[in-house]
Amino acid sequence: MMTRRDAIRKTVLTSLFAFGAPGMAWRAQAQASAAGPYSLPPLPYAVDALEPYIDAQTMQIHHDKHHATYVNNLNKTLSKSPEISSKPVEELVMNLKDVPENLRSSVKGSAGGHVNHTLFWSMMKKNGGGQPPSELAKAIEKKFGTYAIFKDLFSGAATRIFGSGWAWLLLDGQELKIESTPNQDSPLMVGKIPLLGIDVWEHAYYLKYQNRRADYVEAFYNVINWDYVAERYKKYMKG
Ligand code: MN3
Repeated sequence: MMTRRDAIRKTVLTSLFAFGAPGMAWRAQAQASAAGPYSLPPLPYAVDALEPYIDAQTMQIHHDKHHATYVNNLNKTLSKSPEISSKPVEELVMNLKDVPENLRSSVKGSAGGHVNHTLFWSMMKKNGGGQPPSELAKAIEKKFGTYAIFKDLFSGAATRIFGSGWAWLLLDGQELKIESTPNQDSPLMVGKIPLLGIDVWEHAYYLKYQNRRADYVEAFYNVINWDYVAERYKKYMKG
């Protein structure tokens, strides 16, 4: 018998465009890294595409340095465990218990960072924002009341995180929820499906917003790629 977790796992693993906008063959575009099995996917837009809400310098450093470091560290750690490193990164984070204990906390941080950032780039776009498409909008209204209430709750979760982490709109089974995770923990690690996430590590906003995290969170609504979020919602509700 298939458990709920197995079912989610199957859905994630059979989704070829889980980590790209529909029609974007990210995996094919990404250059295989000489240093290991995982590679840094290219940003799906120019570094200045999200200006003025997210500045080009932040995007460049965030993607080219921070995200790259998660990928490099993951490759380095897993070079000690070749049988583990053949897994897709989504499968890796969903099954951390399979990672040898001495490597697990390192893999949790770096694979989590890789998965979270890969999703994050696709969750934003140039000229994004506005309202979610109707099916998702209805689900949000059903769960939270109105879009404005959802926005308050999501912003609240993002601004309340102490230290580094992420706030998420996610699917827990078939239920929409707003939750946060510390560090680079991914909802996938506990069998939940991230739909929309915001990175509130200081590296995501410090150059432009300094200590004003709430201003960064407010600006984020102008770059949300709701089509991508709605696509994920539709797919995983069926799963
Ligand atoms: Mn980050």
